[in-house]
Amino acid sequence: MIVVHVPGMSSRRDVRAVSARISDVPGVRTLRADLATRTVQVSGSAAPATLTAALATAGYVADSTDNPHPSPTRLGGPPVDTTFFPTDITDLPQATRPEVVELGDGDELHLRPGPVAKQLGDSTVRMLGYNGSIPGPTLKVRQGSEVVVHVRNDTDLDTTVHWHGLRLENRYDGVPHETQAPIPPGGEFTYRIQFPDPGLYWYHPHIREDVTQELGLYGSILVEPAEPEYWPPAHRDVVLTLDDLLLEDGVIAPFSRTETNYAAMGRYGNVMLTGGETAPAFTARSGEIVRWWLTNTANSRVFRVTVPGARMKRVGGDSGRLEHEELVSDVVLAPSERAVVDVLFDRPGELALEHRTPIRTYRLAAITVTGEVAEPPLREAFEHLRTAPELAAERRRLDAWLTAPPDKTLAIVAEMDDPGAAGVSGPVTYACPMHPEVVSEEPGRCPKCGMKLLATTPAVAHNTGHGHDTGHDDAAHAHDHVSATADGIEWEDDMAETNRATTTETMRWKLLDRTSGRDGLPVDWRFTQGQRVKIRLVNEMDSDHPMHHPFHIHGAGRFLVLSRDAAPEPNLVWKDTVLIPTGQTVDIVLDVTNPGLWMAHCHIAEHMHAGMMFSFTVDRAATS
Ligand SMILES: [Cu+2]
Repeated sequence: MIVVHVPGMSSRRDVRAVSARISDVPGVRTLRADLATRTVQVSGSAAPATLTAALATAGYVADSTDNPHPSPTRLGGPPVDTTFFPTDITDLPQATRPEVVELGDGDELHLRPGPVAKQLGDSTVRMLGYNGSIPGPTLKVRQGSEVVVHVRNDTDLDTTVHWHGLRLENRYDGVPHETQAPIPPGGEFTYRIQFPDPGLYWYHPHIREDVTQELGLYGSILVEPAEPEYWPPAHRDVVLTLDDLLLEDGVIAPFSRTETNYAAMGRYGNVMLTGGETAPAFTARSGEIVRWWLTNTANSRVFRVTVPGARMKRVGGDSGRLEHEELVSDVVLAPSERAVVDVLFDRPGELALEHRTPIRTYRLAAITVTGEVAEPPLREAFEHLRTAPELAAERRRLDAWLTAPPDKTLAIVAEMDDPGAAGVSGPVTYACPMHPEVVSEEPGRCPKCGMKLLATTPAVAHNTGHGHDTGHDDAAHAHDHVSATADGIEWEDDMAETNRATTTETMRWKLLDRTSGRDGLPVDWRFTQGQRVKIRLVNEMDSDHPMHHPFHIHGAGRFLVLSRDAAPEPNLVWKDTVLIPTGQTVDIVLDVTNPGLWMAHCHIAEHMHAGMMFSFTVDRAATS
């Protein structure tokens, strides 16, 4: 432990500046700043001289001492804790409900990400919101329009805004260092965003998504179609984000400033946030058709949404409507995927919007259906399942794409260090963190799930399984382990302690180019505007932690899913994210439309930060 005395650290602004500077010094593991004593305690391997030098570049004179005396005496005032990110809620405004902002062509919007206090049940926590709300404002715009968004960063870390799913100009895509410089705290950037396609999109930062998205920086964008009959009739729109948040003893589980934790599976929450609320309530009228516009903004959790007692019709996905409207009992959304669902409430009653996994049910929202009858009557229209002509046309071209060899093949592989393997003396056995009954004398893989077996000794064995309560129903998953990962989807974090301990240092998620015998990073992908490219995505079982991945491609174009394990996709929709369950091979065809340098990555925030990302180039077509 090093204690650094910074006499010039006299305000919260100074604390933020000092903390940010010190956390960037290599070797710093944790830091705790105390405004009362004007000291910063630093743990890790950084040398004192490096710390004072780093502070000098920020204009702070500091002297430091190695391990001088016990923790500094608090002289009063509110505690300032910047061990990880600030958690203090003093003087912060309460998070508000998102405003709906209608923007016409050429309109301007000011968007300010900044800290807010958010009440979650009995606790109030520090989170981040755009314009003070969680989620941020819902933008309503028209297809074909363009709006200007001025962003000012009121947070204490760099940010950008990524406009998820929009095929826009590359320089406004919000990728730090590739399409723009990061917006520093206090800094500004102006985006011009275009909406060529109708449907539901969203926005979020592209720096430390594991932290900022979890803390509330996300908002929905509803693009109204130019074509009047594009969607079937409905009485009302409800735009909802689906999210989860990990609370431990009333505070948000800590994030490190220097590395991403929960890198193995991503951070699963134990509090559901639906439209930013823990227990939202809606009313509907009898016979009413409510169109739910759903976006999964969670770091890692896959949602399966249903409304028992009501009828559901899936009408749209990531980017616009479905080839065939279909009656469904539920919809599955991986992180960053969207679903547009018409829900018909037949008769009065108390219903609920639920998230159902194979092992448990989460109540997301209460719905009271009143006896008032919705006008005009739309039941007949609900029964009518329409077909989208533009996607029927794509269907006719599908056979050729199904039989074509892939232009690119991308494999998903994980490499995981074994935290228990080093420094262990005496007998070692190897166990699966997800299936504690699987033990071996030799290193290897779990026959049940393919997970790398991790070294255990009796002393650490209790740490690798289900020791930490994250709100799971322990009885349920002790008995029903297989179904918790049914369909190749990890519905829960079933190795919470192991997962928490994995970082971007110890876990490497890789996208490997396996195109025609290659085996390396996809470093040289280059396409041309107007091209269509068949990409095969292989979620390999031969991996240290096989699991599902939502694979996202930025606005270079949009894609159709062709097939899953060679079975043709039954219902087409334009997409920017595809969920690839464990072990599955998914073929997509990318319609390349926008030139520039574009990212592709897993939308589990922690996976992206652990290496599951790359960028490719789209050249402008010669004629355009
Ligand atoms: Cu992933």
